[in-house]
Amino acid sequence: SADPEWVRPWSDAEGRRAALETFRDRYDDEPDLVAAAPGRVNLIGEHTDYNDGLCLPLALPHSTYVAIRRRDDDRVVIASGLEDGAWTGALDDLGTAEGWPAYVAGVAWALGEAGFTVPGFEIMVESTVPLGAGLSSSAALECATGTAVLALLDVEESRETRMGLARAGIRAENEVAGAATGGMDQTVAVLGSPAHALLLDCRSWETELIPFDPAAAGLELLVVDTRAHHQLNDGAYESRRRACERAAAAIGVDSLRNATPAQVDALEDAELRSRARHVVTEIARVAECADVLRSGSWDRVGELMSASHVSMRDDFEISCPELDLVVDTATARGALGARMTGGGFGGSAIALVRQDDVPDTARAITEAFAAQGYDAPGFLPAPASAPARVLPALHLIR
Ligand code: GAF
Repeated sequence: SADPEWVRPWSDAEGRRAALETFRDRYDDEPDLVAAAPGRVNLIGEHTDYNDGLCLPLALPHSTYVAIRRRDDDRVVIASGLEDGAWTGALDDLGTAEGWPAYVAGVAWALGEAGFTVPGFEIMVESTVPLGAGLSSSAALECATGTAVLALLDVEESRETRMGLARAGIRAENEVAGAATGGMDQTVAVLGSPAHALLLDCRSWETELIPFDPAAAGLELLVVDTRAHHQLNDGAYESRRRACERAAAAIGVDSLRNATPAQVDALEDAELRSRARHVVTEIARVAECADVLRSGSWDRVGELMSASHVSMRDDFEISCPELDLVVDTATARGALGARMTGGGFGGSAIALVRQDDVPDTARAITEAFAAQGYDAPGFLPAPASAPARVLPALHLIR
């Protein structure tokens, strides 16, 4: 039977080389700089961000790399080594871009709205973040682009600048790309950290880095891209968001963060009740997960992950057969816990697995997919990694 397919990240040197080379090919010129931003995987806390709740994502080692060159006029040229559909327009047209270039143009537009004097530019995109896999390829693209534009403008590095960049990414996504997402993905793309998960409180936007180093305990967080299609601007994601708003309104709170379990149980509408129950129980699981991570209780982390999956499968109804198959197969092979991650309806699942069991678990999942006639899944190593960054000056490495 087929070997498991691993999706390896690039080192920054490899990512820079890829972005540089495609930039030179396309524009016949040298870029001014290369910037990068990571995809993310969410350990726990799904569909909580737009409910003012808690989530606990981490930055992947897989990043998106952009090479950028400032222009003297008001033209913006966007191209990618990965996808067709380049976009060319004026700075004034940035808000009208569609398809994947909307994430690039949208963040430049949002930085302009935030008061920055964004110049014309040419940009080239390369990436190892799988597309449409629930691993935030769009936030990685937004945050890499924003980091590059801010670097062209010599904007000083600070937590505030990073949060401003995350907000620009969120506006790009909501207002230009047309996806009604929350702010988890952009925030972890700019504030994640190696060997840490980011506890994010989406009511106050306070963050705390929680040590997350499963390898030190002989464990690995295995990410499995089911390759089942996932898209966030096709209505299913937004319908969940609207259901949460209706549940909060029926209870009489401004967000489900402020609803109690008893209030949720008293909801008359069965669908709203189960949607709200997922959110309220999930927020409690995130809080507990952050606590037990601080004390290194990995068994409990696994239990919380599995409970989260059941809640998403049965109450929020955003799983799918491929995601359930990953979770069930990993669990049967002795994973401490497993769950789907990200927006749902396809995309990726994660499993907390003993390092020694990783090869067997990956093989069992690959075989289970083949037996069902599904496309082969992809496996990603996922040590918590670095946030958005400008790569050291080009002349140093040429
Ligand atoms: C997607 C969204 F972009 C996030 O904002 C979040 O809601 C997530 O789905 C679900 O937790 O990644």
